[in-house]
Amino acid sequence: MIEPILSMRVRKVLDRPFRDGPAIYWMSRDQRASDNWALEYAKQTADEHGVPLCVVFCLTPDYLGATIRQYGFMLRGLREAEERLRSGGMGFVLLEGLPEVVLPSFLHRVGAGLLVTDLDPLRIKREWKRRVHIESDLPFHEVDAHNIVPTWIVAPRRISSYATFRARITPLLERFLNDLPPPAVPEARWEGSEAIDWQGVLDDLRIDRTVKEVHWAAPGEGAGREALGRFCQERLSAYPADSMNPLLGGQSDLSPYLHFGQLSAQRVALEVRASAAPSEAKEHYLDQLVVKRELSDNFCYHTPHYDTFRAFPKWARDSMDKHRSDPREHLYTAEELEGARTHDPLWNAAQTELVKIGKIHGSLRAYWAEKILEWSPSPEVALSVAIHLNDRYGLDARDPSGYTGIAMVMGGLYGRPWQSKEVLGKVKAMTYTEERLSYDTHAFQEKVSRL
Ligand code: FO1
Repeated sequence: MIEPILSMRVRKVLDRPFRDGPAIYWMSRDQRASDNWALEYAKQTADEHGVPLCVVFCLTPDYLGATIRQYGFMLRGLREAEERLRSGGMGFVLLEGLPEVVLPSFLHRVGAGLLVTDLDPLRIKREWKRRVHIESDLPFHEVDAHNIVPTWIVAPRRISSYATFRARITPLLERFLNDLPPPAVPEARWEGSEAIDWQGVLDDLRIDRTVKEVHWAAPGEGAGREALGRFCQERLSAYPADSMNPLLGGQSDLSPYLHFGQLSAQRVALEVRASAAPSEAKEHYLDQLVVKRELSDNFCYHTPHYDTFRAFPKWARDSMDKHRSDPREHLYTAEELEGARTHDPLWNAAQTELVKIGKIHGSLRAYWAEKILEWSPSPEVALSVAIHLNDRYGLDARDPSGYTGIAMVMGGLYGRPWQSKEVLGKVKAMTYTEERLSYDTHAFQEKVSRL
């Protein structure tokens, strides 16, 4: 019997009786062999029916414009997941192609009894699931293995204020921020999946290879756990002060692991809670990890057009509409922005960081996005340029957190109207002076120029 707390993480996409055949976990967002509720649910269901469990990953060659920077990180992490899953007696199969094409024929070939997958609020993933569901009439269950509190439990609708979301999720943590399952070892062993030539897969991918891989984060769940340990021991105590100074390097640097699901947010929260850091630092970090991150899933899950102007609050849209024809003091093309060729050295440094190392320092992300709005011919153009640049270069991009973060800055999402001004209307302007940033911005620019 599945425990009630685990059942609450599950949504039945297609509620059919279990068939006699192996359980298949279609891994997508939560790319790890441990601390994974979707894997645990598939394992418990497999054991209940005395069948083996196989994990499948559908590798698509053109995932929202991703480049070798992101595919390299992802595939190296999956290689480790494969080893861990196999040593636990599970199969791991890599299917290349669109899920609705390659998955139903695989399910048919192995005579699957159940299909389990992980939750993802992005449109592309929901469309994949809808099509797989049409092509296969197996019982199909979706598990929220990414959020600490399942997104459908926190709220069955979109929550429009940060404070309301915090008030809803906080009491639920007592129930959901519980122990994670031990590594899954199903009772029946899976026989017969072939070893994967990962280097060959990576070499054969027809993707953009001009955006180089980065080395500040080693891929995989083992490296993710080590990065978490280092953060808790060495940097959490000084959070958030040091994390706002790029000359000190106090950020958690965990977002790529969270994005690719190589690290579970629940594991991060448990380790942070258990650490010896001052409670103020822990609370601050947990507010970002739990409230802000899980709010972004709520936003994308209930806002199918999360990456468009229409997703902005009405007051922001109305005020920006009134300022559409305001003259822009500076106007840059997407290419000029991409090449960091603006009049503003601080903005150029932020953009250069993104291009060179796949992330923008936390103290400058809002500034970077807001200036794109000021320097573009329309909010629609600004939004698409910001998303394009972030998705192309960011290691943790194509994520609900990224889309929501951009909408918060460019569209006033979860914010309030400010005094109306040219171009931005009532959206908050970012005027970043040295005092405001409280670090030597010239030293930062120097640092970036050496990258
Ligand atoms: N998920 C998949 O299931 N298959 C893929 O081929 C795939 C490629 C990919 C490339 C870059 C990237 O940033 C993410 C990618 N993901 C892929 C999805 C990813 O794991 C996340 O689930 C979502 O992007 C965010 O929710």
